[in-house]
Amino acid sequence: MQDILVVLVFLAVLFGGVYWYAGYSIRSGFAKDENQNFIPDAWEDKFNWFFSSKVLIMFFLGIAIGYTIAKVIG
Ligand SMILES: [Ca+2]
Repeated sequence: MQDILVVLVFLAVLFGGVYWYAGYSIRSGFAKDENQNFIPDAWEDKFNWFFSSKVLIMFFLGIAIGYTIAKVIG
């Protein structure tokens, strides 16, 4: 169970980092975002689903982490 928790936390940090980096690269101006949806245009073709489901992904990761922590403690 601890292994799963480590993987889930790693994924949450990784995804969070990617979302943060996307916003950061746009704000700092080294990624183009001409349609102003806060997704770097270079990523948009391949990773649009990853950004459009951001809330769902983080929501389910949060639930999975909470569930796994409860299992580890209990
Ligand atoms: Ca864009």
